[in-house]
Amino acid sequence: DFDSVVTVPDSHAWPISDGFESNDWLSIPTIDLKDPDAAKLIGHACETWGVFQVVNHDIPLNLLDEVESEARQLFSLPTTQKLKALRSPGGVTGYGLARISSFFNKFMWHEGFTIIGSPLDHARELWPNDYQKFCDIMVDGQKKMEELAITIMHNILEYLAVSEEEMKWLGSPGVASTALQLNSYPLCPDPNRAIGLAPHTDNSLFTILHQRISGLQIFKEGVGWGFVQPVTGALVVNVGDLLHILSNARFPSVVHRVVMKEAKQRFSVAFFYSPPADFNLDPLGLSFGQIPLYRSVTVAEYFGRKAKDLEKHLLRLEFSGE
Ligand code: AKG
Repeated sequence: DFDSVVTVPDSHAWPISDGFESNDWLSIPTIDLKDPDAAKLIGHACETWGVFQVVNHDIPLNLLDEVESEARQLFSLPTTQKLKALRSPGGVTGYGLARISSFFNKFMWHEGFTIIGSPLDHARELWPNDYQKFCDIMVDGQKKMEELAITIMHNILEYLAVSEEEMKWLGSPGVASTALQLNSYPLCPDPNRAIGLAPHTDNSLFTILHQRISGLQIFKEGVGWGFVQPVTGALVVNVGDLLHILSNARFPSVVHRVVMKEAKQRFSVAFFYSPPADFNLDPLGLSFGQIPLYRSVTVAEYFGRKAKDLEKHLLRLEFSGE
């Protein structure tokens, strides 16, 4: 039964209209990737929080600055120009609204730009005479993010006692399914009435996020919503649906959202990391006698399922005229 696989995004149970009043910082762990105990620390953080921050991650801070500065330039283009790179209906790359398969029936205070593979075609539309710098920086950003994702994945497999033989694709950079998402949350005149991104979980194994200004909140059972405090130079890593399945639900796929906390435009850069589309994902690292909670699912099948939820969500938006 496919539905037994998709137990994670039970979005109707998520608290979405509790106001955005929570101002608490959550004490999620910050982990030094060069710590000899990194695997244990990462695994433990995934288990207890579903999210952590990493420092000493080898992504140059000036590269993160450059990615953000390019994002700033992109989103400050006139709307008519940005619409030239509009994501096609049913497409996944380019400029557009947040693609969130939750049941949130309002537009969000957000604009995004999604890159999978080369950004060249869209960049040419945006800056017909001057697209090369944007492309070079984004390609560099994707490459460095993927290297970091591979390191994090090795640590997670070690913690789960999963043989790397099970993940042969991990040894070949460039074969994973990845996407780089630039997010902009424009200055909001009435932040208490707007949400940046509605509550959602990510499809990915995990997502690596750079935020300079606060706004990201996660929902923790028994605690509620709280902010992930920006730490200079650190990157946020959150568990997604596929790692939840792979870990046989040991790791929660963390429900998160963005609220408009500060009176400034906010940018974030998210890198979604998943196995190749045809990879068959099973719960792994089970101890003797432990029952798998999920059936095998290919990455493509899982993404397809989430995309169908999204279509329903968009239809609802159209019908409600919002
Ligand atoms: C996403 O792109 O899916 C996010 O959740 C972005 C979160 C953020 O902007 O902090």
